[in-house]
Amino acid sequence: MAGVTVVQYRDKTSDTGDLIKTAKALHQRCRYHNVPLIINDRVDVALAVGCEGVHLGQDDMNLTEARKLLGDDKIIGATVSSTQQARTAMERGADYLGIGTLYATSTKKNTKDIIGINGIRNILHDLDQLHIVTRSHASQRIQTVCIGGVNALNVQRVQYQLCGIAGVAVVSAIIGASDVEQAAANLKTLLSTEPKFERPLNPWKRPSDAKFLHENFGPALHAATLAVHTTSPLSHNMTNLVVQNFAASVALAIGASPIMSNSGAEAPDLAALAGGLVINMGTATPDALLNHRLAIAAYNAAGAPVILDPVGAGATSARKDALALLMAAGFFTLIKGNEREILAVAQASGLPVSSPPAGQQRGVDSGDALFSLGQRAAIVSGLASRERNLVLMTGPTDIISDGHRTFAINNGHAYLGMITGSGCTLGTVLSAYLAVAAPGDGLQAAIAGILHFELAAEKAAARPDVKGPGTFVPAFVDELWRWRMDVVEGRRQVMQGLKMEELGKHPESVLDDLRHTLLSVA
Ligand code: 3NM
Repeated sequence: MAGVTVVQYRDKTSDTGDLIKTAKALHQRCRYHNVPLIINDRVDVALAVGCEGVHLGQDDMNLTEARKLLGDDKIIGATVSSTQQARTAMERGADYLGIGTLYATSTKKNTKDIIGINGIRNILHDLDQLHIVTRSHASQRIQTVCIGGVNALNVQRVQYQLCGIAGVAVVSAIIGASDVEQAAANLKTLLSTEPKFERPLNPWKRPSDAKFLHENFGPALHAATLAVHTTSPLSHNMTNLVVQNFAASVALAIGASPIMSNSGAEAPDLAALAGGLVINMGTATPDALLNHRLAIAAYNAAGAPVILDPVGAGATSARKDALALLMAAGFFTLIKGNEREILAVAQASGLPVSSPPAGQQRGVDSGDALFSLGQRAAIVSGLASRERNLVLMTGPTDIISDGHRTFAINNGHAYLGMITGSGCTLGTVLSAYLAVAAPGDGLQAAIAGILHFELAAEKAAARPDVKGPGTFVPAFVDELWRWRMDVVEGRRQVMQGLKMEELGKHPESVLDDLRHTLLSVA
């Protein structure tokens, strides 16, 4: 069979006699290919056919009774939509769990709960915890598949975002295809190959970890700036009207090739050009959202980096909804935002962090910070490890993490906070640096981009002709260009003026502390 590892016979309408007849024929074919056949809902049909097992929904026969009838050797799968249902199914001896509904699907209209990536991630996390706590003798925790709206366009992303899922269950992606065999084989290939978008993110892909961000960071920074200069990657900005011109100037100054296109229809062509995409939520209209989703899907499919700038996320419920929609619809290589925006993203991602109540002690290192540096680092690294991407929280101290390593950067200048679009244009810079990142070097490339941006800002602010934020803007564009040319022509000591430190290496434990702190003050 072209790649299918289990077949489920699902037929809600046929008479029992016909069901058994079809199931028998199916079983014969499946046996020939050594693939188990599972009957949906109907224990009686499975018994009559003698096939490998049944799959039971929440409204079907109780799992314990089904086990009594089928015996220990048969496979019993259960559909679950919550951690409670998953635990109950496990207690009652389910062999695998079908978790859903992932996305709304026209194949099954009466799905009860669309739980999305977050809902499934929460169930997987709970199962992992349970497995650890109960010190289960089974070497692996229960196997899981997700179901609902999975297809060739999203299967790699879904598998990446649902770390630990054993597989996917699909109907229309195979049955609705004109060439069923080809569709199944294609899904199998996609599931067993590394998604292209993962390449810059996986630190284990780097040939040697020793090269990463030690005393030796200078050459890496130099190489990244040089790569942007020589490759001139496309920086595709879907951004608000206010910053379009400035973002294009910044892209040109660092050596990238800008395009300001808000049309989702042309995204597939642009995604093929090996550049990077910036999604800026500054104008979160329904029309913009639709275009953003098309573009994210195109860049995800091409494996090119996507940067999310969740401008004002959390400010209104429309923006919160838009953020949730974008996060459910695609994968972001890097999410950047200020403290409040990243907090909103963390909440949208399902991290159990709440806003600190008014009056709670604020961070000591910044007047505006809601959280201390350690807490912010825990949110950033916790979010990056949950999303399996890069997260950057900007501010007087920038914090960036890939979920494994977390760095604080204290460069930049206050003028950046006094002009329009500095955060947006940092996204532009990051899109170019991530587009040229070598395998496993995304974090390093992103840091190189931040430093290019912030050290140029410091240079500009120190110039005698700069009198304030107005004169800062053109000087900043000059210095972005000058930095690049100085690096390219070997005149710049790249490490000079760098104020960066590595923060703790155990983000999960800090996040646990943070969770407790927040829960106890809430
Ligand atoms: N069960 P498609 S969703 C059979 O959520 C089924 O339990 C679901 O079809 C659940 O792959 C679903 O075409 C249909 O989206 C899945």
